[in-house]
Amino acid sequence: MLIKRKLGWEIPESQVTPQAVFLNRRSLIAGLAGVALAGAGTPALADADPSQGLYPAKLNSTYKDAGRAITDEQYNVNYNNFYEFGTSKGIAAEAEKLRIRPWEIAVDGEVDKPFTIGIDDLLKKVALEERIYRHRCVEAWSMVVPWSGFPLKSLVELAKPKTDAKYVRFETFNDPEMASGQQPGLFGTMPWPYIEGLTMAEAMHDLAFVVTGAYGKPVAKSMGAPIRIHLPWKYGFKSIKSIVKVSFVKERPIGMWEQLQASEYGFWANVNPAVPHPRWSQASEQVLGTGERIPTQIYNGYGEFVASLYTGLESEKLYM
Ligand SMILES: Nc1nc2c(c(=O)[nH]1)N[C@H]1C(S)=C(S)[C@@H](COP(=O)(O)O)O[C@H]1N2
Ligand SMILES: [Mo]
Repeated sequence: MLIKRKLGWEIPESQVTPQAVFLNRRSLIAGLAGVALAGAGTPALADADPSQGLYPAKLNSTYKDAGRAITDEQYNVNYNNFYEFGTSKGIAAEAEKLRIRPWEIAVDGEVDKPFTIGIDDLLKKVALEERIYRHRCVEAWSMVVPWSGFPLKSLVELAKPKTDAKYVRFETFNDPEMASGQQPGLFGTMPWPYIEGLTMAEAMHDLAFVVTGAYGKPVAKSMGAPIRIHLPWKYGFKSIKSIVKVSFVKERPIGMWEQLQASEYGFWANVNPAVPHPRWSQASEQVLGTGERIPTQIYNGYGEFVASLYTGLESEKLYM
């Protein structure tokens, strides 16, 4: 039996503006029924995770302070968007079904030599660090997370892309047997796998981060184990989880959200409070775990670092 228990920090579904709304009203109903946060707790993180000894990683002093309190781990692990495991925020228990070993990442496209690498071998080739980043979901909620991982640039350098590679395309697993959200649902099937993309310049930017840990340990399954990215100046849907493929391509990738609804989820998706989403304002955000509503900042406050990436692109839809 599912009992919908109200937790103090939980944003009532009636106050959020879910990305899933356009799918069908029925998806909302299914989402409500799926909010089973009560008792989920912090999922017991695989004592078996062979990467556990790598954490906590050393804090990078450039990103040691996000200007706001770190969001409590409990909220982060139990309030997620991970549609592979369902459309509600309460997918943490279901996401425990994610099998994170063996985990292989294919690197292909316009590279010197395509290869596949296991997550633990990849972790041996990079230097892990901790960074405290703000995260802003397009649904107008936000959080602050102590991520661990390595600059995306390091992965690009391992891949050795050719000069004609213009974009990086990321892909999540597609395994409907493991991930119930990938099965045909009440509202049809979403166009799996989850895909997202960046320009090479964005991928090489120091802020672009590959996440393998959070809160001083391997990243929780609900947050995209064993490897995701985080792009703190963009809306959250760009920060793809549980990556199995990284491709260097010539054409601009079309993300899964863009494929679903191009008018609402564009390629650039840089945070801008002055540009409303077609269905809601982006002027402010609800800070998870605090009950607080604060103004949203352009580029989520990272403009001094990233604004120059977009000079000359003013005619593009940079903020949706
Ligand atoms: N594969 C995959 N990646 C994903 C998503 C998803 O549903 N599937 N949701 C995105 C959205 S909309 C957000 S806001 C963040 C949420 O990350 P969190 O659950 O760690 O807060 O992950 C992004 N990455
Ligand atoms: Mo999001």
